[in-house]
Order: sequence, then C-alpha cells, then structure tokens
Amino acid sequence: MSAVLSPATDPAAGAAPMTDGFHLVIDALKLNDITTIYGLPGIPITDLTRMAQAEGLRMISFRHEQNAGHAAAIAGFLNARPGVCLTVSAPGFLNALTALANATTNCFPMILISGSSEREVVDLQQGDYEEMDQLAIAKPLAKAAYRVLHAEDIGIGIARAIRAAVSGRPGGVYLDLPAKLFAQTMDAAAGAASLIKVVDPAPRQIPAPEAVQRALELLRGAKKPLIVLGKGAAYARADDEVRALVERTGIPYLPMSMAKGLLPDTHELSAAAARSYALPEADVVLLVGARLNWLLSHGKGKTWGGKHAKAWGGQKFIQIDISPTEMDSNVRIDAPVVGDIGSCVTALLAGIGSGWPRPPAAWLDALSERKNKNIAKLSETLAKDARPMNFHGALNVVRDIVKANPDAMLVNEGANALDFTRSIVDMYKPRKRVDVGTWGVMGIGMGFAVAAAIETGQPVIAIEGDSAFGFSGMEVETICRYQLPVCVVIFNNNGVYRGTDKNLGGGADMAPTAFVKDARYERLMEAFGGVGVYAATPDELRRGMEEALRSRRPTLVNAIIDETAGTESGRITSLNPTRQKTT
Ligand code: ADP
Ligand code: TZD
Repeated sequence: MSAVLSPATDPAAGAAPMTDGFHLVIDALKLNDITTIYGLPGIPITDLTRMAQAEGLRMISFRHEQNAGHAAAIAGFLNARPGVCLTVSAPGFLNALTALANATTNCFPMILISGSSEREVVDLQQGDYEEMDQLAIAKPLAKAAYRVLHAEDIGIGIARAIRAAVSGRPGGVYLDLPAKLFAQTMDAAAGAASLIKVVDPAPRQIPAPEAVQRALELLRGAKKPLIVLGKGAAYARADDEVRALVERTGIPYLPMSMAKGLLPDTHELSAAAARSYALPEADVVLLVGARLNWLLSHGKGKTWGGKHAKAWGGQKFIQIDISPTEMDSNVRIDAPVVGDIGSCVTALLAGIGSGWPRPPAAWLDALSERKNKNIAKLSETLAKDARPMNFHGALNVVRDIVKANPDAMLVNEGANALDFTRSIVDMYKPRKRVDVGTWGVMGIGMGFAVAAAIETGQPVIAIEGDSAFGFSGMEVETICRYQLPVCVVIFNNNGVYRGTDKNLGGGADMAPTAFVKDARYERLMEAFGGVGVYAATPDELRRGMEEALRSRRPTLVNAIIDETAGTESGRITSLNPTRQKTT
C-alpha cells in the first residue's frame, strides 16, 4: 500500500498519513494483480500514468486510444483477467469506444478507465474542457458502466468493474473517474481498508446434471456427430478437457478461427479441411463456446443441413455456453448445457467414461476422404511459385515459419489476407491466433501485436492486409519504442481487397478501394529505428521473417502481392448488398 503525505498534515506532529485518489486507483489495481495499463496520457490522467509507473505498474503508452483499447482487450482474452485501458476525457474516451464495444461483442474482459470533466459542469452543459456525459455514452457499448465520485469508493468501483468484466460472459466495462476524484485525500489507513481484493472473480458455473444427461443421450445416438470449438473454448483454458472430449469420443471437430490450435490443426480429428461437407452433413452438432451467429451462417440455410432438413428432421444442437440467453438465439438448441466450459466438459467426460463408441466409420471415412483431397489440392496450389507473388506463395512461407515457431503469436487482419491465412496457416498451440473476431473489425492489428508481445513474451507475427494495417499503422513507433519482437508482414496489393479498381466516373480521383501504388511501407518501421524489408519473392519474405524471429527486432516486411489477386470482401462477398436494376 503506497501512501502520500497530504501537504496539510505534519507527520512530526503525529498527524495520520494521507493518501489520495491517484494512489487509491493504483493500489486497487495492484491489489487485484493488474500489472499493465495500456493508454495515452493527457488531462486529467497524466499524473496517474506517471504515478502508476512510479509504483511499479507497466504503463504502455500508445499513439491513439483505439489501439490501446484493442491491446487491453486482447490482453484480457490472453490472460482471462481484465485488460485495462486508460484515456483522457471526451475525444480520448471516444477513440477507445470502438475497442470497448469490440471487447463486449467478442466476450473479451476489458476495463476502460477514462478521466472525465466535472459533473456539475457537464450536467448543466456549461462547456467544460472536453465536456461529455461519458457514462451515458458508454452504457450501451459496455457490459457494465460505473462512475466513482468519492475516493473512499474507488476500491468498490474497481472491484465491481473487475467482476463485471470477467464473471459470466466476459465483456467490456467502463469506469468513469472525474478529474476531482484524483486529488481527493483521505486517511491512508482508511483508504487501504476501503480497497477490495476480489475473491473468485469468475466463479465456476456447474451445469445441471439433467442438462448433461440430455446432451449425452443426444450425442450417443448421433450417426454423424461434429464438435465446433469457438473462441470461448480457447478463453476458458480448459485445454486438456477439450482435448479429452474430442479424443475420447473420437468425434471430428471444427475450430473457429481463434480456437485454432486448441488442438493442433494437424490433428487427425480436425475436419477443418472438410468444413463445407461437415456442416451440412452432421446430424448432431456440439457447440463449445461458439455462437451460431453470421460466422456460422446462423445455424441454418445451405451451409447447414437445410437441403436435407425435410428428409431427416434437421440437425440437432447441443450448446455449451456460460450465457443462458445464448440458447435458441438463432435455431432451436435441443440440449443446452449452461455453465463454464471447464465444468461442462468435465461433467460430459464423467458420463462418457472410457468405453464411448466411436462414431460410425462411414462418417469418419467420408470426412477423411474430402479432407485428404482438399489438403492435396492446397499443397499443389501452395507449391506453385507464381510471379508476381500471390497470397498462396506468401502464405506458403508464413505457414512454414509458424510451424517452425509454434510458440509465436499470430495476429491477423484484412479480407483476403485474413481468409487465406486462417485456412492455410496451421496453428499448433492454444490462444496463439488473435484476429478481427466477431465483427470482422479492421484496426486490431498493432494494438493486438503490442499486447501479444507484452503479455506472452513470445515473438509476434502480424499478417496484415495493406488496408487493414493503415488503421493502426502509427503504432510501429510504439513497437520500436518498447523494442517489441514484432514482425509485421503487409500483404501489399495496392488497395482495399485489390488494387485494380477504376473510377467508374472516369475522373482523375482513384477508385475508392485503390491506394498509392507500390507504397514503401517498410520505411515506416525504419523511420523509428526498426528493420524494414522489401520482399517481392517468397525467398525474400522467408529471409526477412526468419531474421526477424531470430533477432527479435521490430521488423516490417512489405510483401508485394499481385494487385489482381484476391476477391472483393474475401470470402464474404455474398454479404455485399448487390445493386438492384432500377430500369
Ligand atoms: P467464435 O467467434 O469463435 O465462434 P463466439 O465469440 O461466437 O466464438 O462465442 C464465444 C462464446 O463463448 C460466447 O457465447 C460466450 O458466452 C462463451 N464463453 C466465453 N467464456 C466462456 C466460459 N468460460 N465458459 C463457457 N462459455 C464461455
Ligand atoms: N472499417 C472497419 C473498422 N472495419 C471493416 N471491416 C471495414 C472498414 C471494411 N473492410 C473489411 O471488411 S476488410 C477491409 C475493409 C476496409 C480491408 C481489406 O483490404 P486489405 O486486405 O488490404 O486489408 P486484402 O488482403 O487486400 O483483401
């Protein structure tokens, strides 16, 4: 417990030591094992950032709050503890809101702490410096939002924020700290006593035995069972249990993108390479920490059993999730199992025992056949050494490098750069892949890369579309400043999706999707003392990445990709509204 002496007290005269709002915030975070703050200083939190550093917290200072927010959110995902982002009022707060909302959407535990202006002035709308009713604005974007007005309530405010962020379904929490709070003083002993070390912040939630029985019965009767692993399963850190569930039942599984590596992608029961066959054919699907949202075509239509539904009554779903209201959100869930994944899978395993019958050979063989065919086809495509380099040529290199460095973190954003990387680059260990998630949001790249390096100590490879990189590119300075082992690889095809679009009006402006041609992105990294690499061939890319991983120096590889490669919106072209005929 740190304490400052109030200037008003004279220790010699025996007056009690005092503390203040600044130190109570810092002490409350430290008491709850929060060791790092991601943020950007300014009024009224500049001194808080300095004092936090003085008190042994790591203060990672960014160039834009959105990136600090994304860093905090992914730190939350990687640690299953809230990541903390600290910003100034109004504009700084607003800059971080995309990250807060993205954290809530993706179920990442995060706390956004923003300084704010004086309540009296804000509420009367008298025009304070950076005036804004931040709490009201944050509420619909956060799982919970709180404001602390009195120093003696800081401990409670931080405890509530921590519990709200990590208990049940994790999410983003907003904590509003008005400027005046920081300077409030109170007796140091009373201050210490007001702080709370949160006991069991994310309590286990044990599933009901009858829910487990219902699920087991359904699974036992399946002819073509399938397990879908989502990022909730990665977050839950029940790696051994999830692996045992797959291996003891022998049921094939599909990993969602951030669940890749929970079991190695090369596992014989991975059905990833036969996804488009497995989803519509499966008769019983066990969802583990994955929502039936757009990423899984809402559990219906031709991606699923739609075309056969009439013949065999449609697919049956078992869903494991901590959120009871997730059930039936898109289609009927026949066997909901509500609880934390560790407890739910453990309960299922107890019922499965050791003599669980393997799924019918016909199902396993049909999947293997498709899988082997698709893998062989992919190997052929990857082996082609196209000039100019295309996504496959470049990803053949990235795939080898990730295989040789399975502990490295992989950050991934873009459209084609995302979709191709997800399907081509195998992951070998849990929680190594972090990406655009549920929203498909651009701009997570450098924030995620910074936090991935800081939180894991491992080298980070960020595979970025050239458009995607632009949303957070200035943070290469942050990467250089903290000397982080981050290797950014930009798949540079001169534009959003591709670089070949023309102005349909025939004017001098470039098309909305086209960028400056042959931009030298690698020089951005050189500007701050990092290593820049220009790579026009797979060999140059390989050498650049290998050296970056060896040296652990901040590196940016500008990988030149054929500007005609790729498709509009990558694999989600179908979501683009199409122009209607008007005549
Ligand atoms: P993906 O995008 O990988 O399919 P989603 O983000 O859609 O994954 O789903 C993650 C799900 O995991 C959410 O519904 C969330 O409630 C759930 N979840 C998160 N943590 C846990 C946990 N510890 N136990 C059970 N469910 C969890
Ligand atoms: N803005 C935000 C915040 N998120 C978005 N997803 C988009 C805009 C729209 N968008 C995509 O969905 S992908 C993408 C944008 C702008 C960039 C695609 O181009 P890229 O990748 O260069 O990053 P590829 O590999 O060239 O397709």
